[in-house]
Amino acid sequence: MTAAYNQIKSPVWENKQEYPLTKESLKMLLEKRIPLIRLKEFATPEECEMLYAQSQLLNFNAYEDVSPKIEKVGITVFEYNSISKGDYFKEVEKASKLRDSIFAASFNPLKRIMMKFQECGAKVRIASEPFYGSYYAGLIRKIEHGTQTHIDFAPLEQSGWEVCTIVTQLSWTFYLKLSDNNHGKTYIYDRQWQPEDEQYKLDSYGYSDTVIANKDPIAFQPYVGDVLLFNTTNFHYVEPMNGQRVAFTSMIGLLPNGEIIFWS
Ligand SMILES: O=C(O)CCC(=O)C(=O)O
Ligand SMILES: [Fe+2]
Repeated sequence: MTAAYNQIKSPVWENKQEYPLTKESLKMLLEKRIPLIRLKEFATPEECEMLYAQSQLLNFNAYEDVSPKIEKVGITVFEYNSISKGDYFKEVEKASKLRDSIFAASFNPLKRIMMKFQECGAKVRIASEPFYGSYYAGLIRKIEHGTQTHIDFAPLEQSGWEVCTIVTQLSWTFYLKLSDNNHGKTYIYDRQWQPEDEQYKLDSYGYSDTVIANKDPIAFQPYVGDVLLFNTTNFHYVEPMNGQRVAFTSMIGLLPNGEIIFWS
């Protein structure tokens, strides 16, 4: 199954359009047959405002070695890959307590998205590591200066963690606060990562635009309350916002046994 997923080369999208979340569209997204899913009005404006207000009471930390600057509340395996697994799992309890106190004062979007997946027939859980326990899932993240062109695929970034055994990866991003303009779009290409692309890697995560030369991406315009789901093994980038762009997000992976795991 892993081999089959990794052999998929572009272009494979059947349509260059947005889809709603259904059992069928989720399957198609995992198979990279569609560009993205939009969950319209995943949360009410009041829920978004409450969660955003909670985030304003917290300290955002910038990722090290990531330029342009991306800030977040919560921990990621990406950051601890070069430190140690033990250190990541030491921080999980503290980070989860903070997240749960934010949920208690607003609402729980992680539970809601997992329920929506279950309604599509998916078997979902938080990722878990033998001898260590649950992963952390659920960042509050500010991407206001854009990103480089990149992919997110744990098996490439990690080794020896449960999340490295996934066969394909999605992310979900729930937009809490956006400045009132049409910037900050997410661009996704019908172009899969392949091993030869490593020669175009620029730094800790970005790739040269050579990888997407002559490709025409789909542009996703975020709106407060909506969720974007896409396959992060497709090259993608976020354009600068010129203002606020605050979201709640985590990674999602498909295991060889068909289970779907969430982590950050
Ligand atoms: O903020 C977004 O719209 C997407 C960010 C991103 O690169 C991802 O979710 O993998
Ligand atoms: Fe990404």
